[in-house]
Amino acid sequence: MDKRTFLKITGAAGAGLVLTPWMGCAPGEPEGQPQPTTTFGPETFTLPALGFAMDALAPGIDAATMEIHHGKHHAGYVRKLNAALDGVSVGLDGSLESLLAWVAPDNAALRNNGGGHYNHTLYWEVLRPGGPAAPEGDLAELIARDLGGVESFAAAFAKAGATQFGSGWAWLIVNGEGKLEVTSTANQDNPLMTQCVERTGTPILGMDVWEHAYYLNYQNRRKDYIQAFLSLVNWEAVSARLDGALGAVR
Ligand code: MN3
Repeated sequence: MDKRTFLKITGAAGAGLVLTPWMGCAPGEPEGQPQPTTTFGPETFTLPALGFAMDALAPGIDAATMEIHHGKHHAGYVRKLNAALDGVSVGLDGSLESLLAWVAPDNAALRNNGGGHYNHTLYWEVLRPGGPAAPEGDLAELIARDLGGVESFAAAFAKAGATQFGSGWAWLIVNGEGKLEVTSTANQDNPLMTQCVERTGTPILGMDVWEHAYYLNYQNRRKDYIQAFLSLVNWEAVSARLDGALGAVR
């Protein structure tokens, strides 16, 4: 897409700007506040380094899959996102979250590559070897309150990933009422995209079920990959994301 087309699409979307409470723009804020404006450069977004070695999640997620997934797939989303946004100005704070809350369904460049960058950044953050094997503290309490406990959460999350047709993601989100929900989205969509998906909220755990996330090791056995993923979740990172999401809802 050339820049003119991109601006036309994003300009049209801007007319229906939806900023949700978890974006930090609470209802009832005084009107007429000047909107922040952001102009993107050629390298505004960057590929985050992994917090662990490529083979640290093996055998559940093998090193070759990690190297291709991070170094090729995620890097590709970052490169294409920067190419789509270079020189574009928007009346937003410039965060990836603000862009996704506002992206229009037909803006494929931002929807696919902005979603791809956000989703993979979250994916690396919520994976870790070792650490607590199950949710603890507030996270465990909310999983019990809203989802019937850790076992039924894990079953619902695994089912959301297994039944997502084709490529996509399974999510644990905090919805606008501060409750946990399990959901899934297609392609690189995510629950921040208020104009693109049905069930919206703040993702605190995301599982990639694209074939590139597991095919080298598991071929067509997506369910085996899902069980491996669940055994590798960094529950402390999920708890930290929960705290942030609840702070924005309150
Ligand atoms: Mn992926």
